[in-house]
Amino acid sequence: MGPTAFVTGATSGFGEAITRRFVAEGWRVVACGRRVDRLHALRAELGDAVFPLELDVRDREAVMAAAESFPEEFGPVRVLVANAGLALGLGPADRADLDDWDTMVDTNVKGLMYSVRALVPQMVAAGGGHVVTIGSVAGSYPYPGGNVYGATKAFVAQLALNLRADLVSKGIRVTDIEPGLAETEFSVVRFKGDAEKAAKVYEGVEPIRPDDIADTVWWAVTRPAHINVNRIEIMAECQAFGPFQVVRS
Ligand code: NDP
Ligand code: 8X3
Repeated sequence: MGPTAFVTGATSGFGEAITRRFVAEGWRVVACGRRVDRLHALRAELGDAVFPLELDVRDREAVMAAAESFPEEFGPVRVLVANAGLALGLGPADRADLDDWDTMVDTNVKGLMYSVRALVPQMVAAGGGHVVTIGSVAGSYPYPGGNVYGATKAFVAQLALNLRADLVSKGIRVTDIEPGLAETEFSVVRFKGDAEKAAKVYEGVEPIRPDDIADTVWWAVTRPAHINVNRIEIMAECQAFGPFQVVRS
């Protein structure tokens, strides 16, 4: 079997599609997430190339231990896809739930930090690797209700650039993939299980699909070794930019 990818948030959406794509291409995948039943289902379906690893990326000690918590034949990890993340709520900043903000920072910012710090040393020791972060258009463009979610994704983009600055000449490539409107479980999570409200987000549009992002990740990691794709911003064709808000008296 081929090299190993370590994918956080492999239980649904982009992470699941990325796991399927890498396995289809002959790679092994350490597939991480909290819903371990889904990880075992992936293993049952895709076989020994998948190692299911129960992991909450907010748990610093668990993430540091996870870098060594897979069978020897899976190591060292060649590609980290730091994908686990979430948005909670879409309300204005003056009414947002502070616990939601904490959870987004703990997951999207601190969980990413822990994942990078845990996995990059083995890439450096092996003389090569690739960190793929999943940012968002929300990290570049503000929108009402995006508040802390967008800010966490700006962190993702800047950390990816700063990782390049640190790791250049060590054979470690870094790519931030920044999707727009994409249909996954993202909106069900954002609206706390309200499936009807979530479905409305994708009504009458053709959003990005998880396979589109898996394809983009695969493209980025299979570029020739002498180039690095710094960032990729990708929107659904139906999505574009709006005007600035101007409030008139
Ligand atoms: P999903 O809700 O379908 O998937 C999110 C994944 O993240 C799940 O596998 C979930 O696993 C995992 N996750 C969440 N919290 C944790 C945690 N504390 N520890 C470990 N894993 C966790 O949404 P997407 O596939 O859309 O989201 C993937 C990434 O893409 C996120 O970072 C999101 O911000 C980003 N993104 C999404 C866009 C969209 O419109 N869908 C657009 C741009 C970026 P589990 O719950 O089992 O732990
Ligand atoms: C998810 C895309 O536009 O809903 O990151 O924030 S958006």
